[in-house]
Amino acid sequence: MTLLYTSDPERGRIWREIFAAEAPEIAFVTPEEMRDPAAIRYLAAWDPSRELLERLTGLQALFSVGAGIDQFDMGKLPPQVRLVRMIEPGIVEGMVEYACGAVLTLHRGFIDYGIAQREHRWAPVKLVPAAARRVGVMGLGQLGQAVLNALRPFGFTLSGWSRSRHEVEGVTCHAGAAEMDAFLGRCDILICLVPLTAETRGILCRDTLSKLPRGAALINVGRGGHLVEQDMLSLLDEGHLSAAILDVTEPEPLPPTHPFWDHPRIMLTPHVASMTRADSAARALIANIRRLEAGEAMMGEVSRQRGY
Ligand code: NDP
Ligand code: OXD
Repeated sequence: MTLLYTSDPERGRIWREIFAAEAPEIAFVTPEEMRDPAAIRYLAAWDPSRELLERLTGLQALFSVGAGIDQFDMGKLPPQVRLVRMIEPGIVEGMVEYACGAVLTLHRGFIDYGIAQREHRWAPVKLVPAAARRVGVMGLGQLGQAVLNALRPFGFTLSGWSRSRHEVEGVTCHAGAAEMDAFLGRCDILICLVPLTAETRGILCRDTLSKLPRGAALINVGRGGHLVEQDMLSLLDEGHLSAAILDVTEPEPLPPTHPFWDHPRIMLTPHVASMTRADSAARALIANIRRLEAGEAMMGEVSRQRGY
């Protein structure tokens, strides 16, 4: 059984060693080594070309090397090819660190301190107890729930929102469109961690962001396509929003003249909230291929109908 790997070469070197040592039954090849495209059963990739996919006539599963799968054009994937996102501890740990760092940055006023420092002003920001700060996470999947669990010990008042109903300890959970406004109304800090789908594209827009309490702040670690940029900029300028920490944009990287670069109330990072960790991801992939071979359910299989 052969796996074709088409992503980052450095990670590929580590994966090759782990596959050779721990899963010798799976032949690991790169495009340069591929002799017979029809013999490729599994593909691990970020954004494979349409031409490549057309040549892989025996493909059974496409494994994303990341947590997101919005980069794939599902309409162009043959229906029998199963699509699987990456679930591995490195991605979760990175996201938890980033989200907690971003929440604390906003909670403790570091955006204001940055502005004050540039203006040579000594300007303490009033301390708000964590319990009085309401933090909400949009998306209660593997990442959203891990972030909420990590925020709980700080004592923030936590809430979450998802499509289906969830129960998360210490978190007021909301579900579906009918409960979205109630959720938004209780987020002084909103973290976006839903996948980008037809339903969630543009979900961070004037209509939703203006339902946050006045002075609220946004953390977008989902995808740039979730955000309607001009709506957020207007709400920042009107003072309805106090700040935004954005790890994702559309496009990436942003053009040098984009207004986000110089906005004093926007902190930008270059899509680094979390990164697939080579060793744990290789083992997660091996485990999934073995599940598939054994006819068991895989971790992170995407529902084409739901779009995530
Ligand atoms: P999951 O699939 O585990 O969770 C997705 C969550 O979003 C679920 O709770 C789901 O609801 C909810 N959701 C999906 N669609 C809707 C909708 N229309 N309305 C309400 N809720 C919805 O995803 P992950 O937690 O693994 O990852 C989330 C996203 O994080 C990724 O898709 C990716 O875009 C982003 N990401 C960003 C990274 C970065 O470095 N910036 C790194 C890794 C991921 P339900 O539970 O009901 O199904
Ligand atoms: C991912 C990402 O989806 O890094 O893994 O955004």
